[in-house]
Amino acid sequence: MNLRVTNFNRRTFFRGAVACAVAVPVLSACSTSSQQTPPEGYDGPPRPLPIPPVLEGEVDAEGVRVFKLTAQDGHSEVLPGNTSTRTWGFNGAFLGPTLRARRGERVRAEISNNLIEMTTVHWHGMKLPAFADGGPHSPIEPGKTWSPSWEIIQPAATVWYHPHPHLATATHAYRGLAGMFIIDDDVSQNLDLPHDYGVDDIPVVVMDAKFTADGQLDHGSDNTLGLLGTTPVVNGITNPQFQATTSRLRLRLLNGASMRFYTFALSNGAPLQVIATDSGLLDAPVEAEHVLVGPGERVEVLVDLEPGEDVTLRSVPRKDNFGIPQDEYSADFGFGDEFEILHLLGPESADAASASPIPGVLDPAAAKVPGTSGLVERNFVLNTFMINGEQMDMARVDQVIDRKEPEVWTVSNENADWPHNFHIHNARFRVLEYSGTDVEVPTYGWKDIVNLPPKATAKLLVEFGYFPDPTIPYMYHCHMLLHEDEGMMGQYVVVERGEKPDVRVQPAALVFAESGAHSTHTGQVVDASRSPYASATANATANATAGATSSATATK
Ligand SMILES: [Cu+2]
Repeated sequence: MNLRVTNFNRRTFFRGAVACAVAVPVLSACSTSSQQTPPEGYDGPPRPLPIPPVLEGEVDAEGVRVFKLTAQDGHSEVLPGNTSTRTWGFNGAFLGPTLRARRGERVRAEISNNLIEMTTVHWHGMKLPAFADGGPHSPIEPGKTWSPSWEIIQPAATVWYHPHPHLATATHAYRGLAGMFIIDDDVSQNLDLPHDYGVDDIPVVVMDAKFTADGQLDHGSDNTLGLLGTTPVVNGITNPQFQATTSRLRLRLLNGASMRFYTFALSNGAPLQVIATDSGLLDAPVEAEHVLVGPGERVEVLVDLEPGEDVTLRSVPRKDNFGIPQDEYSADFGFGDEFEILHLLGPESADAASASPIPGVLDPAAAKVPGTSGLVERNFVLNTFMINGEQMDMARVDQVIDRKEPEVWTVSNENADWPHNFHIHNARFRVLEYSGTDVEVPTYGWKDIVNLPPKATAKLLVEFGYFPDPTIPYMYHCHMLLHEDEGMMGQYVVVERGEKPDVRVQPAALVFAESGAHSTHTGQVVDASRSPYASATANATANATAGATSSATATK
């Protein structure tokens, strides 16, 4: 397959027509992608999808599985033919290995920071003690190693790890500090589902990038509400292709983008068979023509391929524009854009075994949702860069949870023309009720992120990990990363019944506040002389963006 950028407009028109046939209920005419900037790196033949290596770690004498990770910088061939793109990764130049452990195991991560600035590593989707959560209160200074240890107490799931430094999460994640963490258990392994990592069980980490003229990651943005890229970067490259050797693939889709929501669909019109959401397997598969995956979310789907078939996983434009008014006053959040995400080639051999029926029951335990009678209820109103009227303060505890029982959290997006979503650390939840919008948003399964179109309200039944510790808070926040960095985040502490929180902020955790990152969001480094981003281009971009971003807060 040889895609030419010069063909993009024609091809876009065709694909837009297909998307209209399968997309969500019509709120307006089928959106056009005429203003969409063509993605870069798609004007040659597809390249083989890189598969992040599995890091199984080593089990020590105490039976603890130990993962060694080093955050580092380097250069990557993100765009074909350009090996000089500066990126960050774990144990490599870009992204990180896939970690893997079983429910019931104790694990320890030993994370060394070889970057020139502080970062943190958060285990997104994991229930674990606050000291191990890796939020903004757990800085790893340059040259230092952080070694959290915890027990895996949750069902099989695709979770992930990424930085969470106060005020700089968007920049660190954008540069490539992200990896998958696959949790296995007996239920998942005994099911007749694809299990062979990299063969029929495929990690798909989708990021959203834009590039400078010389092929560097462009940290600037025309959109003052966050970094909206032009180009999908999948497992670290553009325009990837996966040659299947089996007739069924399991795709572990992870949206690692700063702010872009993807609506995934197959080019052949076949439905996606959804088997898992953020927090693990569904009780039964859900057939879906398209699947919304917001920033930070994971969804696992099955795709069946005929021998010789050529199918593309795409992100389709949404006719509903996710409920955002399509007028001159409303920002473009990219919901009208469309992308080719991953070419899937069916097995070459006509005698590849045909796939067996998809199991009708996946994880029966996933269907058990506790009742809400007598539970603590809390409300969260998201508006602009605030939650309940306040911006993130590292020293302020917003919620105190002093019991093991689940809670009912009602989360509302009060903005009329901004999307948000809502992620809770150390928790999983079910969406009990969803209201306030006509936009079709998937709410099935156990999740740790709920997507919120304008004016949407979600009532959540939340189960937390119960590891009382008055000294370190967990976060809840919008996972559109600029929103998070701008302050759309709050803190909760889990304590014994009646106990009071006692949070003290480490000075090292505030390094970006002191360096002024909050006002610029450009990820300027603390020590530019040692940085791969210290080039004139990067600094020029940083300075240019500073002006654009500082005006953003005044627009609402
Ligand atoms: Cu938001």
